[in-house]
Amino acid sequence: MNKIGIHAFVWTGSSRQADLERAVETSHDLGYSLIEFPRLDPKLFNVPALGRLIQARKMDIVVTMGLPKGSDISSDDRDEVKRGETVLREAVSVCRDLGARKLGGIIFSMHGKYYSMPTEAGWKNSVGTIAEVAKAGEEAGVLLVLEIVNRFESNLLNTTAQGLRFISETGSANVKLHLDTFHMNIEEASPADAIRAAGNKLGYFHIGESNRGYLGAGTVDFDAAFDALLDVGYDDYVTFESFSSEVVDKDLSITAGIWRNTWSDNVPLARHAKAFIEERRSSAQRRRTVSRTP
Ligand SMILES: [Mn+2]
Repeated sequence: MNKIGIHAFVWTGSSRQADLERAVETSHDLGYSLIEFPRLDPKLFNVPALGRLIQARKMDIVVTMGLPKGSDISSDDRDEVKRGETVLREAVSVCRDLGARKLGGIIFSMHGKYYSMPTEAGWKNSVGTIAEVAKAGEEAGVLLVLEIVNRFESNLLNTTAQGLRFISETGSANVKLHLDTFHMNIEEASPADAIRAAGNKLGYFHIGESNRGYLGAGTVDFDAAFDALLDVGYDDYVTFESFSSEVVDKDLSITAGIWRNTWSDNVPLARHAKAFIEERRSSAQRRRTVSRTP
């Protein structure tokens, strides 16, 4: 099993065709078999051509996004909820046309710091909208995965337990969780226990360090996370997510608070991340074999 992915923002914050293609080629050359693209604007590049390149490299693709201000489906305002639903339906179409089988990220609320409490009406609006978009996703072969993020990036779903409740209220089998070690390290009482609680509802996984830089140069307990991923039988992609002020996207860099350089050379960073994930994953396997052999 070699399902290791990389977030395109390790390479570029641009949506120009040439930059996206270079991101695909570099990821492929370094042995990654999935590339994740955030916030794709189909007007800025050739969707079928990029899809063909990814297919030719036998790679998988995931699209992630955060709902922008003014298109928040967890709003109390029906018009705003409708605008958010339109954004999500368009994203599902881009996924279908690109060959992406998952749409993830903060698709249940605005991505950003809230200055208000979540409301019961807003929660219901979000559940109802996600349930509807999940039907469109099912027809398009696109699974919705909800990224559980820290308190500064959404006010609606900050823990796995909240996410599980949300998913059960949608009543949809086409909605799962997207967990991320960076966010769990902030919000979960026990990130490993949260992974176990997610169980077969875990649909996608981000691996990121506490400072968003080099894996292992921070405070995240990766061994506990890999043990838990084994426990729940998760055999899908682990995608490396890292940001530095070296690669700037005007929206995401600001929203996620990427103010500092955590690296300046992305090739050694990506090479290191892949080796790190492989090593930690096989160490977890080895621990399991040893601890269960009489
Ligand atoms: Mn993430």
